[in-house]
Amino acid sequence: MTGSLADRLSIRPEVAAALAAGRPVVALESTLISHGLPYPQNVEVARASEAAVRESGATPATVAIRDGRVLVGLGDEELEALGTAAPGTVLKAARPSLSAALTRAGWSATTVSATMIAAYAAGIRVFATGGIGGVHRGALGGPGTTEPPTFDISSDLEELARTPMVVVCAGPKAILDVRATLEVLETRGVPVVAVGQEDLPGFTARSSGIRAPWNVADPAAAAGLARAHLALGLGGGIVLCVPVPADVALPDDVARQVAERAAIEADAAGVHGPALTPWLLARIAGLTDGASVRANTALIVNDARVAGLVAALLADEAGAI
Ligand code: PSU
Ligand code: MN
Repeated sequence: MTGSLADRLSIRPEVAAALAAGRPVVALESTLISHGLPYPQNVEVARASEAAVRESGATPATVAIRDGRVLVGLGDEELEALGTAAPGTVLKAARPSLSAALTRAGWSATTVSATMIAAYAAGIRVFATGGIGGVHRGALGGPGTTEPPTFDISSDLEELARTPMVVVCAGPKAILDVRATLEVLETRGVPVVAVGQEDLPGFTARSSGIRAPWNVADPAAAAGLARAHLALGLGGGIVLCVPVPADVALPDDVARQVAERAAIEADAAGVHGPALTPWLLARIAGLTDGASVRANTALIVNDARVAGLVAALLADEAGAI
């Protein structure tokens, strides 16, 4: 059908060549560039993530949308254009906003859900992000809340349940109700695996304070589990959680306190919907005097590095996925 997703893809030649040859490719998302981090850290982290994927022996493919096309693989000027676009001009595209993004002029950035859709359609099976979206605090109401439930649950979780990809992150974002996020992923059949530690990584902190459902020792073991999961053909993805590098990590209690404070302030300020996550990340950057941005950038680059290793290990077993 004209206008199908396949019709809309513009796969960068370097990425297409790697895919055709069975070489490893890692998809990277672009909402963290446009909405998650301030300039110039956003462009720096986008470049550094691409370099980290290459150092691990894989080809990076940053995904974004421009003028009705889904770009799988961005050039340096395109990364810069997306990262410097005037505030408010870049649409945040997720599964529910993909058609709107594709029928408007200019740039849209892809969230985890939209990036998974595009990357999977292009034939990519490994994807790196910072922190996945999930169940926002208050989404389910519950003890201590006077407000009715908001039902603000990221479309990332539905996508993880339906699109068979390996997603490397530093855990669900600390701004979320992490326990509820884990429960939804369990219900929807998505394995959540901590790499190299028992606790679930806490995004900008080493630990979320919650034991991870599954653990593996290192990226090689993670790749083995991911290969087994995808080979089953169950239809959903697997989430590999790698802790933020120790030298820039926020102390666990600090990360939790600032996330809680920012969530209360967002509620008081009436911030809801797709604007909520960017608002919380920016507020936490302010509350931590930029320390959260240093942790966020380092964890994104580290995730890209590990995703490159995993993609290379998967590609070594040609035909295994
Ligand atoms: N990881 C980061 N920063 C971000 C995101 C991830 O370090 O900004 C983005 C991802 O694109 C993710 C989105 O899909 O936040 C979640 O947004 P929401 O909660 O509105 O679904
Ligand atoms: Mn939401």
